[in-house]
Amino acid sequence: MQNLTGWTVETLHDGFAQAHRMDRVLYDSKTKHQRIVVFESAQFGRVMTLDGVVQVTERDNFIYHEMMTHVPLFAHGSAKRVLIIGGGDGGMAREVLRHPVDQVTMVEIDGGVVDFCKEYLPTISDGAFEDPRLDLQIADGAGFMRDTAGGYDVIIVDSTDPVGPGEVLFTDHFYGHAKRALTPGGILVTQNGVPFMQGQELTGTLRAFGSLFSDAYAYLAPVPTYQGGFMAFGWGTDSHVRDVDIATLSARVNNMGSSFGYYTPEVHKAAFALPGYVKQLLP
Ligand code: AG3
Repeated sequence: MQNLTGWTVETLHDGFAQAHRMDRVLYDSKTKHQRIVVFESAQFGRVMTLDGVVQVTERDNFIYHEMMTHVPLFAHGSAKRVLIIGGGDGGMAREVLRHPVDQVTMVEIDGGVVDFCKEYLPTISDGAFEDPRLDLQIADGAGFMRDTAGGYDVIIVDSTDPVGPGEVLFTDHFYGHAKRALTPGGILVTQNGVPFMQGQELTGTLRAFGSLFSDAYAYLAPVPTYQGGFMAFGWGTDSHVRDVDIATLSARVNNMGSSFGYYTPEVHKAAFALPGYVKQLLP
């Protein structure tokens, strides 16, 4: 262990942390909602933290964003309207907009995060904020969900952890409103943290999903800067599209003419294979 001057230490978990050397601090300021820091790291490129928790890095964000978008969108096969709650850095919108969707509504509570990410982390959104299909709303996601007329084929909840402004996005109320906002056969996906460290979070979300959806499950991806093993995503739908086969997924991927850094049809299927310690967290 070494002296950590010039490093930042994440404090998300009790008694266990990740540290990054900050080679250059590009920004450090407080918005109305949270403290934002962006720094340059030798390993991860630019890194953004909110209230001291790593949210996004240039080097590894593709894993998280691809898995929260392409898994539900390729499983669905014909999503036209997509809703993103949170996601102020624009990485989720970037990946959704690779699909032939008509409209992506993104509801971010903190306008400061959006402005700031456009300036300091332009590679994350990569032009998404200029796409005419993006409808960006600066509003509280829970309030939006309560009041929306719905009609979304896929809803993606790209929240922070359930502390601070993200907390309301983990309630039964919010999930109930999200279910109502889906088209029949629509899919809801959520970020549920690292289950090795934050098991309660996955259990809580899936308990709510279990009373709302005929298919309530989880899938996984390892994201290096969401440290502690696999990251878990909640999956809720009344359709059977979790059963989609690799050939169908491959045809959809080829049709789009895209290739991805992490997502493949094989990874899609494998992500739903849950290890014992994760299965035990399912309610
Ligand atoms: N949102 C999810 C951050 C979760 C970090 N949690 C953790 N390490 N347990 C990131 C926003 C990316 N668009």
